[in-house]
Amino acid sequence: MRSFKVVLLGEFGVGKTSFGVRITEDRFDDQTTATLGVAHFRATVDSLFDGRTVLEMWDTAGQERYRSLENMRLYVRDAKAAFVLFDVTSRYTYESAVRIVEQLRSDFGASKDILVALVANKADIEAKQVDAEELAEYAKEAGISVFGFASCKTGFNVVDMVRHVAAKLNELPPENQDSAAAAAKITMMPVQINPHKKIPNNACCS
Ligand SMILES: Nc1nc2c(ncn2[C@@H]2O[C@H](COP(=O)(O)OP(=O)(O)OP(=O)(O)O)[C@@H](O)[C@H]2O)c(=O)[nH]1
Ligand SMILES: [Mg+2]
Repeated sequence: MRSFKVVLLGEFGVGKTSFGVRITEDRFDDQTTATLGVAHFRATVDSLFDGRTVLEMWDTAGQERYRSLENMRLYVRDAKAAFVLFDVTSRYTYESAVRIVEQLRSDFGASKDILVALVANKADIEAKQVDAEELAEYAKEAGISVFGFASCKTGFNVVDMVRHVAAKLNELPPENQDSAAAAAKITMMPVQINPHKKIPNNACCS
C-alpha cells in the first residue's frame, strides 16, 4: 500500500471540496459551504499497476484572505501532487490557477517535481470562458501532463484524472512515498473508487 499527500488548490468556489466529495463519496452537493481552514479526504485508488494507492487529499479555503504564504507553504509541504482547479465559466479563476501553478514551485516551496494536474471544472455548464485549445496550449507550455475538462456535478472525468495522477505517483521510486501520511491514520470517508465504473471516453490526459 503506497500513500501520497496531494493537495487541492484554486480560487474560492471553483469546486475543490466538490472534487474531494466526488472522489470519496461519488456524489455531488449543490449547496456546499465555503471551506474554512483545512479539510482532509482519504481516497483509496485501485491502481491499475501495483496494488493499491492511498491519496491523502487535502482541501483548503480558496478565499484570498486565507492564502498567506505561510499557510500555503505548510499546506503544500511534502505534497507529491497538486490538483489545481478552476471554473471554466470564469476567466478570473483560470488566471488565478495559472498564477497558482507558478507560485507552487516558487513562493509556496513545493518540491520541484511535484505533479500538477490542471482541472477545468464545471464543464457541464455551456458558457465556457476557456476553450480546449487554450487549455492544452498552456498545459504544454507549463509542462503539465494531466489536464482536462471535468465536472464534479456529473462526475465527468473526475475519477479518470485522479487515476492518471495515482498511476504517475506509483511510478515514483518507493522512497518518495509519504509514509508519515500513511501512519497518521486520519480517517475521513474512506471510499474505494470502483475500478469497473464506466468512464466517458475523452482525451483528458497525455
Ligand atoms: N455546475 C457545477 N457546479 C459545481 C461543480 N463543482 C462545484 N460546483 C458548485 O460550485 C459551488 C462551489 O463549490 P465548492 O466545492 O464549495 O468550491 P470550493 O473550491 O471548495 O470553494 P472554497 O471552499 O470557498 O474555496 C457549489 O455550489 C458547488 O455545488 C460542477 O462541476 N458543476
Ligand atoms: Mg471548499
